[in-house]
Amino acid sequence: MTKVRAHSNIALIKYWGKRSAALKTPLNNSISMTLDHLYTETEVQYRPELQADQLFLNGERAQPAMEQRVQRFMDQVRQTLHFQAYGRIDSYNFFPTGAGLASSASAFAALTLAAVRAQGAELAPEALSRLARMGSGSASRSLFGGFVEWQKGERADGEDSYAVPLNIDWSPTMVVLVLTAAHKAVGSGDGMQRTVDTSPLYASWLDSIEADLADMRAGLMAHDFEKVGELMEHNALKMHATALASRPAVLYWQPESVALIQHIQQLRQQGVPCYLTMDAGPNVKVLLPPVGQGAQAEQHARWVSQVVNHPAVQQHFVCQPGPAAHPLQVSHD
Ligand code: 2P0
Repeated sequence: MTKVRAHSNIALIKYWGKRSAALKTPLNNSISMTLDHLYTETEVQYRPELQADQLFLNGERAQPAMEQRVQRFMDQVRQTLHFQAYGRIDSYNFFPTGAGLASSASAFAALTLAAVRAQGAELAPEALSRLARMGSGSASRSLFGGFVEWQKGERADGEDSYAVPLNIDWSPTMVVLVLTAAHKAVGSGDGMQRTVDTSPLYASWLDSIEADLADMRAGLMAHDFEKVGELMEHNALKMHATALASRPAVLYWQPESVALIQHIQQLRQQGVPCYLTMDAGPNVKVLLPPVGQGAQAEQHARWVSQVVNHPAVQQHFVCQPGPAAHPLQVSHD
């Protein structure tokens, strides 16, 4: 039995659009930060008596649509490792599901590592990342800790589309703000497909990405908080603008989202070094410098409380860069 923990991640440069829907290969590279406090733990047990994989989420049998998605993913695992057994999968999310926080990244990263280890197999990190990608694109990044880049690859079979760690030793804070009214209008997969198919701004998005990626890598390497934060916010708002220009429009924001965007921009005008990013949902995530960079612990704590002190914030998580996906216990019996 192998239990595995994998952490969620937030993209600083976003993945938005697929080259192949079947292989979940992206049209552009993305760069993310793995989060220490949001994670999934998953255990896989292969059982000869099972006729199909079974998925239990937080102790309860999952909805059929969710279970079928996982069964299709497990078919990929069986194909990669050449075995036949079905498994019982127990997965626990250590952050609220349904709060609009993506769990598919940590979920499929944890399932990938657990499914491979439970088979007694070892795969190289890039092979694990490639496999996780088949479950959910952003899961390819959650295999690794810290800052991570998912390379889009060029090959038709997707073999060169996997994530790599950027090896940047820097610990800014990411404050995840969960809004009072969090529900998702359009799933991210459908939202990005509609954007690729119908948004006249999509070509501009792709044209601008190489420069964003190069600037983000340079900013991260230099530990340049202003550069990273400004570019992260720009890239997120550009993704949303591109999605908004789809037909029909892909709109993820609630009134509370706009109120929080203005809250963060106002705090910045008042001298608080904070920048925001948003994903395929209404929640807002806010980057602050590491403790010790520009402020000692007391001042940093004041900044965090200023960021979260808004009536639209229902819940918040203060995160730092988290570790790579890893096994928690292994027994050979
Ligand atoms: C990202 N998002 O880079 C982008 C930014 C949301 C906005 O990856 O269809 O769940 O399973 O590959 O990874 C969310 O999409 O999509 C996502 P699939 P996924 O984090």
